[in-house]
Amino acid sequence: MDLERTLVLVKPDGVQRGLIGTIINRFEATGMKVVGMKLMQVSEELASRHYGEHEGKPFYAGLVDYITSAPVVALCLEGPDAIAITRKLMGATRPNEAPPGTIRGDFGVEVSRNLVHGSANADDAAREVGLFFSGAELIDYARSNDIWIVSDEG
Ligand code: DAT
Ligand code: MG
Repeated sequence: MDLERTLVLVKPDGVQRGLIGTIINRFEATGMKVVGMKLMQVSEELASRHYGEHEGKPFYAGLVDYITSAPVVALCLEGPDAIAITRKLMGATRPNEAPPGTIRGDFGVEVSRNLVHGSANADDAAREVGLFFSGAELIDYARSNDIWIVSDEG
């Protein structure tokens, strides 16, 4: 069992539609721990660093416009397999391929308004958490119920 940290963004459509709490609740309810969280405006520079892998693709300009169009909520989530669990809760990139019960399946209809970001793998997670959070903004803390979420045995 690997304790992982991952970056989640409630994208501008999620914030504008009043779905911040609903979306965070899906992640929080699993037992994953929120170790960083803030409302922020993404700059063009941050957007281009975050989405660097998509530069040159036809949807890139629209993607940068979207993510910088209004505030996002950035979260760093921690837990065993946090990266894969987060991706599972999000659902497929295209809402029409995301099953019911996933965030994109339940609340989205279009790929360019898909509500949520989650890091795809361990390298991306480390890079993206570092882009959105300073060390001081990530807080190590214990919860009294942690033993009921993560056992010693793994
Ligand atoms: P994901 O967000 O599921 O990791 P991704 O990394 O492939 O997906 O793409 C990043 C975002 O770019 C995605 O959330 C929405 C947008 N996007 C991807 N493919 C697209 C496409 N064909 N048309 C429009 N937007 C797209
Ligand atoms: Mg991605």
